[in-house]
Amino acid sequence: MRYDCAGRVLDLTRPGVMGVLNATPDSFSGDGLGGDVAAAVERALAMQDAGAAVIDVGGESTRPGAPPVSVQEECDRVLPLIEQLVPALRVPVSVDTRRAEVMHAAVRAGAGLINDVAALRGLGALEVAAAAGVPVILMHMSGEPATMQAAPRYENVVAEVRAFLAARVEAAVAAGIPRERLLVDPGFGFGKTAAHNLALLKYLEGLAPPGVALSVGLSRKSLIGHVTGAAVQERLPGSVALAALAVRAGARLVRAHDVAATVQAVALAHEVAQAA
Ligand code: HH2
Repeated sequence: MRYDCAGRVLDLTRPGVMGVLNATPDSFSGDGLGGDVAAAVERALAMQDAGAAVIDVGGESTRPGAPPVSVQEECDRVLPLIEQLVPALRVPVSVDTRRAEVMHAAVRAGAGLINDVAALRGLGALEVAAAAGVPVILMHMSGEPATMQAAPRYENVVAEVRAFLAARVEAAVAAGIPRERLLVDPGFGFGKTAAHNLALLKYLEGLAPPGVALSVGLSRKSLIGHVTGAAVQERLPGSVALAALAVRAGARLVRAHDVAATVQAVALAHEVAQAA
């Protein structure tokens, strides 16, 4: 699977790592860089050197309980950064947003992939993403970040997430986005209890519709804290273990804060999956 990201190739014939770059003051993992563009570019270059296949820039924290930010504020956070990153990097830059206006402006600024935690359900998002002509990650989220962890409920989380992802792929295709340009993501931690997250991981294989690549974000997430008691800054071992399990189950893109360690885990898990 190879994706044309505004002229840069995202080659997922082997699973790749998406490096997280949060231009936020309040990200859950404490890695947000606020408005320090120079520090953010430096971190992105280090992630590229460590083997990241794509750098994901976000300007809105979607951690549980996070208040929404205005479109203007989100643009002010991500656009100057994308403008600096695109010429500085070889790999594509992705924009992590659920707002059509931000998608549009980010792609104009050079972003080559849209990563939407709301799976293009926002006003105008399907149309903007179709016109942008770049690949899109459609993620499952139940509810809104401000309230999603209040009382997540499913009859059958695996079946419901699978059906949601299939329906969003069909909606995107109907809006004119070719299927080959889509990835799906179960959205670990987005309106899910630890038990829901564990079930999704156990049955990860088969969650994506046929022919659509699976992307996952497990890095430093609360599931690791729930099982091990580790504080958010101490979740590297758990993050790496979950990345390997996800790739063994077929994930093609792994979103991670700690790129070098994740690249190793992903490469090894892939070789095991491929072994004769
Ligand atoms: N998780 C986060 C943000 N974006 N995108 C995808 N496709 N999958 C994920 O699991 C995912 C995501 C949350 O992590 P982070 O960006 O580190 O935190 P915050 O939202 O607080 O900035």
